[in-house]
Amino acid sequence: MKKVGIIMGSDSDLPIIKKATDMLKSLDIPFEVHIYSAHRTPVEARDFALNARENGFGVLIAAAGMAAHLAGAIAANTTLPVIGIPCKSTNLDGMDALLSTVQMPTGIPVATVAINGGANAALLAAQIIAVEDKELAQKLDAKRASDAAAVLKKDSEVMNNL
Ligand code: RP5
Repeated sequence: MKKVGIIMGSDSDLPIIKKATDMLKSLDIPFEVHIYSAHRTPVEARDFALNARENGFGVLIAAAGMAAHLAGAIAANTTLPVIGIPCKSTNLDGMDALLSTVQMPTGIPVATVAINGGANAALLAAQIIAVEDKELAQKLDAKRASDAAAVLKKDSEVMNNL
């Protein structure tokens, strides 16, 4: 199975990345995590993206906050699918990172998930890998069904709590 590559701009993004790695682990998807910044370590970020396909990655997740150029900078250097996670920082509630991540110019797409959307980034990465992996696709179908069952259980109980 192809690996998921996860890059974060700073170790302060780790709590969001943990949501992604927990999800990937639950689906038995191999991954690798790095701290590379578009601004502080641009050479390492670029090299990682340039070599990602030949290093066995099938999809990349890039998480950054503030002037969040990481996902775009990664996407500029690979044609692997890139998923961007805008991370919330203290001043602008994540709107800064959301717009910096999602507003990509034509030709260099970044599939942007919600602010702090680590779990959904992992699920989207899993769905991309599952295009060519029947067993993983079945796991994703089973997860959808059990998530729906959990909601319906709450529905059946909601009146009892009012
Ligand atoms: C971004 O700036 C990082 O992704 C992080 O979300 C934000 C703040 O970084 P630190 O100052 O906490 O290292 O590059």
